[in-house]
Amino acid sequence: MSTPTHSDYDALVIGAGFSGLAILHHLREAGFNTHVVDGADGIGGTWWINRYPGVRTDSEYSYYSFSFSKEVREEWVWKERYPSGEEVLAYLEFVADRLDLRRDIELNTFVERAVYREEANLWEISYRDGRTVTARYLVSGMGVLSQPVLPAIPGIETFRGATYHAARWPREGVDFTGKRVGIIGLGASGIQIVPVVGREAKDFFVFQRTPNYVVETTNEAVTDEQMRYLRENYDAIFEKAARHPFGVAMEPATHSALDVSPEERERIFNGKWNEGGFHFANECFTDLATDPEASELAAEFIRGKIREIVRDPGTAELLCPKNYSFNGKRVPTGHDYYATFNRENVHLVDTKSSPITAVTERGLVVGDTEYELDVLIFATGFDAMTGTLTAIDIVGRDGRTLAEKWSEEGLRSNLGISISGYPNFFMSLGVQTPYSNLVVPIQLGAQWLQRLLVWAREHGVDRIESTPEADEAWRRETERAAKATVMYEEGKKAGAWFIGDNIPGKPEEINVYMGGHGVYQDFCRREEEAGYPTFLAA
Ligand code: N01
Repeated sequence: MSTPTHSDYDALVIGAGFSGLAILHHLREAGFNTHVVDGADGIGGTWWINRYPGVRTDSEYSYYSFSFSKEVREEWVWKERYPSGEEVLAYLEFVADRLDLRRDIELNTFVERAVYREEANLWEISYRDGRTVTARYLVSGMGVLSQPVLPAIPGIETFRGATYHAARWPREGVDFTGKRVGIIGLGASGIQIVPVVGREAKDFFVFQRTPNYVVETTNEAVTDEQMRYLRENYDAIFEKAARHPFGVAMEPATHSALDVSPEERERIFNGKWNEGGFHFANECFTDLATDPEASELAAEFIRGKIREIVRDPGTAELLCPKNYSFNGKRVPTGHDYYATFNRENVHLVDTKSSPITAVTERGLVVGDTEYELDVLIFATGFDAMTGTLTAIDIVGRDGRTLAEKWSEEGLRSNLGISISGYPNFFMSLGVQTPYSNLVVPIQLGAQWLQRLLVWAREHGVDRIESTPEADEAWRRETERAAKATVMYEEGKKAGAWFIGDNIPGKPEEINVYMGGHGVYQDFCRREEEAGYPTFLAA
């Protein structure tokens, strides 16, 4: 292979979702010749791909957008408190048009391989269509949940009805009228699908292995008054979200759940339950994610709500999580999730006590019972965080792909941005970045990267790369932070995608930073203020 002699682009960004758009805007603004590619036939990333029924944000409109563009802030009008997938996609298309981003975005362009060529200090990027381009900087904007997984159930390929994965939904939609429908998977995706399909299907079988702690909410139209308030206070709202542990514009709680009387606790739990969604987990008390006793009080409150809402006591009991802690994994927002189980056409099937054993031509077998189905929905999640980065070959200085490096050495990165051995490769929302409302770290990450590359240009630095010591230090901090939460509560570990537990055979490694979004931003700021000492291995 001959040494490349010139770079086609200063920066090649993979992915045209929130990350790709923000990075393109900021790098172009700083004068870098930046090109974005995406394998899909539209921009929007996650919001282009996820079109399942009921898809909408779990974050409220006011902090689920970029703050950097005055034009976008002034002109865009949000319709719903929790915008639908369609509305978020329209927002991203508006951003792309208003900031004139499309001219540097190439769709239907799938990156298969990217190789760092040390002699030229360039990345050589190969597309599926056979073309190869070069760039000084390679940036992943591929998202954290982009690699869907199907369960390994025997006979899955024999089913004669229709099957859909939540993250591969047909763009024209699916008509469930008069159909017998089943769903496997009740994470944030399944929780949103259930109420919609419950209203449409003739019979709906919800196959539940593990119940979730769902915090219900209402969803109102955004008023002109609220839009005016948002526009007048945009920076303050964004800043509040940036300081918050979960990246939401909410007031962090001030008291432990154990420091108030039972009556006061009930009053606070009820108040925040009524505000809905993330307000409950984030605004009640300081220790619902860190103290097992506090977490259990919140868990019991939610179980009480489930028993109040769901009329059949047996169904209510099955829906109550008991074996893991509240906040032990991502808490989804519900839109009449529990009430759906009061419908006569909706049937909850416990697949914990009697597991799913097979898919047949006709349907799904649970224990000795075959459920005949016309449609089977899989909302079975993703090979999260690492999956997208290891699905293509990203080949570093020593000829190893990221997949090979991580399987040999374990998961490591520096602040989720850079990896030793992969010079001039950067990640937006890389492995071990904060578990939070993601638009906020995406914007701040794009701006941080812009300043890093400007700094490198001004200081004549042409190779930016983490050190092994820095990668190991961040791995230790990530582990420390996770182990300080109820994710790892003795005997009640939730498992899930945070630690790779949802993929059979994937090593258990903490792949999100649980130390808080604000704390993470402090780490990034200190690195920058010190002149990026841990990013200068070369
Ligand atoms: O996936 P998940 P998701 N047999 O991994 C079940 C984000 N998100 O797509 O718990 C039976 O959470 C599995 O069961 P169990 C959000 O960050 C955000 O729902 O392992 N069941 C579980 O119920 C979220 O955390 C939004 O027992 C099987 C489900 O599949 C992340 O995406 C909306 C099974 C997987 O849940 C992922 O959410 C949607 C098997 N063999 C997603 N295999 C919003 O913000 C898996 N399951 C709105």
